Order: sequence, then C-alpha cells, then structure tokens
Amino acid sequence: MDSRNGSVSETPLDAEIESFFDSAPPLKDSAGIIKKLKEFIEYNSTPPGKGSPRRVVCVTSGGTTVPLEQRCVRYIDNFSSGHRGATSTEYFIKAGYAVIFLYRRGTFQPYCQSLPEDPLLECFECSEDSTIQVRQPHTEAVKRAVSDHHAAIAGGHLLKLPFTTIFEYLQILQSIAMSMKDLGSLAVFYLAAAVSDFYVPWKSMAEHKIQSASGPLDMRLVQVPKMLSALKKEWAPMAFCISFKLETDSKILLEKAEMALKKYRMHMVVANELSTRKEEVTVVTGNEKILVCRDKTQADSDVEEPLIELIVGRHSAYVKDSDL
Ligand code: PAZ
Repeated sequence: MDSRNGSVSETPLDAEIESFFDSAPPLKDSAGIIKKLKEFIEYNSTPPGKGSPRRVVCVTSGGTTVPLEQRCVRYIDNFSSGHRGATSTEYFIKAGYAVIFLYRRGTFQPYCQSLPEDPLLECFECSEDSTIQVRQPHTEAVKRAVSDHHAAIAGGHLLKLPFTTIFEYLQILQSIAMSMKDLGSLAVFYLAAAVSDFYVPWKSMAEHKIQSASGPLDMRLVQVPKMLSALKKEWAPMAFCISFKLETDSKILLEKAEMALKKYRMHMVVANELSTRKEEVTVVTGNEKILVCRDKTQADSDVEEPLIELIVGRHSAYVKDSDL
C-alpha cells in the first residue's frame, strides 16, 4: 500500500526505491497536491461540451537540489535554467495538450520568456497619482505573458507544481504518474529536469549546519534510485515517455542516450550538449537518430518548436497503435 497516494501497488517497488520514499521527509501538502492532480486530470478527461479527452503531458523543468543538512543551509545543485521546460510547455499547450508543469522554484516560467530578468521592477512604474503602469518598452510583452498565462490556467490547460529538493521532485513525480496511470497512452512524460544522481539519505544527514571547525568535510553520497524504471514498469506503464540526456563531451553523448533508451525502455531520448542545447538536439529512438535544429533564419526561433512537433507526431502514432 502506498499511503501517500492511497493506492495499492500491484508489484512492490524494488527495495531501493521503497527505502528512498520511506526515508524521505514528508512532502508538504501532499493531500492538496493529489487533489489538484485529480481535478486537473478529471477535467481534461471529460472537457466541457462534446470535446474528446485531452492528452496530458507532464513536463519536468529545472534542477533538483540535494540538501546537506536537514535544516538546510548548504546544498548541491544541478544546472538547468528551466528554459527548455517552460518553452516546451507553451508548444504542448498550443498543440492541444494539457500540461502538468513540475518546475524548480525560481526557474523560467511559461509565457515569460520575453520579459526582462526582474519583471516586477523593470516592467512597472508608479505614476504621480499612485497608479501602477506598465513601462512603454515592455507593454506588449507583459500583455502577452499575462493573457496567455491566465488563459492557460483558467482554461484548465496548465497546472503548475513547484519543487526544490530531490525528495520533493521524486515524491511529486510519483504522485503525478500514479494520477495519470488511467489515461493510458494519452499520457506523456517529458522529463527535461536535471535530476541529481547522488543524494544524502535524510536519516544520515546532519540536522544542524555543518561546522567548519572540525576540518575537511567527509561526506558519503548514495546513488539516487533509477525512478525511470519504476515510472515505466509500475507508475504509468502505458504512458509515452521521453527523457533527456545532457553531456558536455559530444563524443559520449549519443552512446549514453542509446544506453538510457534501452535501459529504461523510453520511447525517445533527447540528447543535448550543454553549449549547443538551444540550437540543436538529437532525438534517439529505437531505430533512428533525428537531428532537430532551431530555424537559424529567424532571430527569435527556438529548437523546442520543431522538437514538440516531432514528439506530437510520434505520440499520435503511439496512441493510434495502442487503440488497435
Ligand atoms: O533548463 P535549460 O533550458 O537551461 O537546459 C535544459 C537541459 C539541458 C537541462 C535539458 O535539456 C536536459 O538535458 N535535461 C536532462 C539533464 C540530465 O541529463 O540530467
């Protein structure tokens, strides 16, 4: 019995995964998160009017942290600005998907890409009669961000769930996956978040701030269990799954992506190199390696547009095949 989700797993999670969840600090407002997920999925499964069920994609975005102390002062971080996840979310919604956006607090948000770095202070000004106004160069960008974002939320197409630590990320991901299980092949996982490979188990973590007076720090990090296996095997076995592989050494990138595809039985692995990730990615499937590039003739084009187009096409074929 998985008490967090109130559901019974048919096959037990393997011991490592079970021990990760059992020893993780309890997720704040877990019941509230599960309620939001249930309502969002129900709404999109039976949209108002005569609409057919909407496909639902879980987009993960940003990097997870690994706390070094329970009352956390220091932590290890994983690089990801959240640009990939936020931009992809916009294209999925445009393509008619409902998106569960699982994002790292403080990273890029959908529809906010054209705003300056500090939107509140840079986009607004206080006039003499104390009313707040949008400053001229930003008017159009603010209008677009606010109206598109509100339309996505109000239309029930976007549910945003934040995380910071590896514990929160994996607990919420598990709840999302289990909530999406009944969607079968209409469910998609687009796992662009940069997830820590190592962590300090909660029970062996110092409670208070680690002191420097005792000399060099000796700390043992253990491997984060490979949750992709559980996602594919148990949490949402019919879902269409896309994971990402980031490397800085181009020589090993495709080989690592192929290994991940086979090991975790993903439908696609998107391989990208840190320095060129905004220009091109290679989509690795069982029998292809497809190079996807940004349209360089357009200054404001992005690689996510052709990438999501490719994924939507492949997912449609998968849904059709599953219906036969
Ligand atoms: O978030 P961002 O746009 O700065 O970068 C995206 C990315 C490189 C984190 C993503 O495309 C990715 O590869 N994520 C998986 C990273 C990993 O191998 O753990």
